[in-house]
Amino acid sequence: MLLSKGYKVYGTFRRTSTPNFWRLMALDIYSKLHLIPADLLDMGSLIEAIKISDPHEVYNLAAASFVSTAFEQPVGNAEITGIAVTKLLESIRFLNPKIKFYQASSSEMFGNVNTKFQNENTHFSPASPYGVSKLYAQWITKVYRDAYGIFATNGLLFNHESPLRGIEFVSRKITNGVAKISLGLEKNLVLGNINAKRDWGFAPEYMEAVHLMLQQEKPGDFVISTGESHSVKDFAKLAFEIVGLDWRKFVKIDKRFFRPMDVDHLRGDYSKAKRKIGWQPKTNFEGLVKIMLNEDIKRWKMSLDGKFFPWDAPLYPNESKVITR
Ligand code: GDR
Repeated sequence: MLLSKGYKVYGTFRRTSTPNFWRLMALDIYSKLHLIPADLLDMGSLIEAIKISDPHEVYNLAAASFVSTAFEQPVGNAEITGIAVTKLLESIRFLNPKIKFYQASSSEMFGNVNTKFQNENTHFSPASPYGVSKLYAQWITKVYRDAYGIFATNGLLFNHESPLRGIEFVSRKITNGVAKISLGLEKNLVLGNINAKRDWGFAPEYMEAVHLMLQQEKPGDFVISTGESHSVKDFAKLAFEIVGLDWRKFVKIDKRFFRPMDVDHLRGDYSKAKRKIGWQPKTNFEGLVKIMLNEDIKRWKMSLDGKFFPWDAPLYPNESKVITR
């Protein structure tokens, strides 16, 4: 999206033994980005990334974002999802406090508040180590806004999905599973708490909102959501219905996919975003499930035809394009 708006985009990446650039390949932007190795745990690398790129806007979308894993690695999650945001803000304060900063906040911070809708005034009651880490990040962002006058904005995004969603998250787990079952490649879909309700929207639209937030005169906190709430069961039922199957014949429940504590019900009220930045969602729940399911069916059919996705193979960074000191 930023490239299409004419931005020069620098992206940081963490060096891992198996590189993970498949989304950049799928979007066909791998060669259009400027890649800088960095690590949220290493402040020097963040300072360096900001020095090299000299940005006017920084979007912090990085986190250990899978809620289940945060229960297994709560301290690591706090350091990556929480404390690291202070490192980024400190780097901005030292190097160029005029940089506009976006922090990816999360509906997971609301936890189990038991309000019909959640908005910017709802109190927080996180129900996972991840939610607690995100809450720390949100508050430290606000402190840098109020204490130092940095343009630091929080986007409280509810679940946002697309065919690029990781396979471990429930939306893509369902659409990928249903695609495989419909093509005879799998027998069952094994899920956890199917009574949990979420407000699921279409990620590309949410990124438009994120960009708009940084184009405002003043920073702030904005809820981005659809205002619709559906259960995991509804999601699975609809996906199976689309391919003409009865979900009850294929969905199995396994305790392994339950969390020690879960968020029961999320439904966002995006009226502030609508009023202040002129944003509203376009894709509804049914539309989202169809987009994701159709893409997964297309991919599996291509694979059956012996045509591999261009982003199938692990892709190593093109070292001549990686910017280092
Ligand atoms: P969530 O997304 O935790 O809301 O966080 P996820 O898709 O993982 O879970 C949604 C709900 O589905 C229930 N569930 C299952 N979840 C997974 N992953 N796998 C299953 O088999 C399964 N069965 C039931 C979960 O218990 C949960 O209630 C996402 C992430 O992207 C966060 O990083 C982000 O901050 C928030 O959305 C907004």
